[in-house]
Amino acid sequence: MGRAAPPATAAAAPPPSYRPPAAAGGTGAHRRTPPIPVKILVAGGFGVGKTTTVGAISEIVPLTTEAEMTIAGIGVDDPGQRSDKTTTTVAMDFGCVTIDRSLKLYLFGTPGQARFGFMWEDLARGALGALVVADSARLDDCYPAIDFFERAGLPFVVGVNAFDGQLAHDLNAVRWALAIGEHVPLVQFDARDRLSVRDALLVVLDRALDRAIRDKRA
Ligand SMILES: Nc1nc2c(ncn2[C@@H]2O[C@H](COP(=O)(O)OP(=O)(O)O)[C@@H](O)[C@H]2O)c(=O)[nH]1
Ligand SMILES: [Mg+2]
Repeated sequence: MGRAAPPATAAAAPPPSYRPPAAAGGTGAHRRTPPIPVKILVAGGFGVGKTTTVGAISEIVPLTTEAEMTIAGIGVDDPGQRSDKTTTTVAMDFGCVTIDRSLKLYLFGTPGQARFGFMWEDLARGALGALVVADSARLDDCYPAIDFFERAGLPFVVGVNAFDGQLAHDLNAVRWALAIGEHVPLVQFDARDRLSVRDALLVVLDRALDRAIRDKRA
């Protein structure tokens, strides 16, 4: 004699499978096409304003992976004299912003320290462009990011974060010091200001679009 089958209860029934909510008032034919997702990286040296940039523009609460800096970092990670930074990004920042009905940007902020460079390869997969954030007082911190994107052949724009509206050097001097070609746009922006970040990202989009059109013609 086998075991008696357990009585069928409502609790035993499998839960209904997930269905996304239907578009308001629409049958399939009238449903809007979702915006095209575009992945953009926000890279640059340590403490230049990458996390601030993603946070300023993201329409969702940004996912951050900040950890308290410890005394082990003293003399290794220099956030600059004007910074009161006490945390550092250990994996990535993530945020998104809808540009219009057809386009949505997904922003991935990288860790700044060159020793985390091995992660950039993964983060860059599928990206169409990058914003390299630079602090004009510590330009050498963004060399590894610029080298990386040049080698990867990924379109990028250098955004000089004007801490308190001040640049230590004007943009021409910055371009010379970074030794970037004329085809690399160089803009000044404020990482804390949403509209300023939006303008810098639109330049990245423009570059990415140029590249896509050129690749299509080739
Ligand atoms: N005064 C000022 N502080 C800024 C600006 N951008 C970032 N910060 C500050 O600089 C520090 C480093 O910024 P964060 O975004 O964490 O740098 P990250 O390491 O590149 O992600 C933080 O304390 C920010 O609040 C800016 O434009 N002006
Ligand atoms: Mg950060």
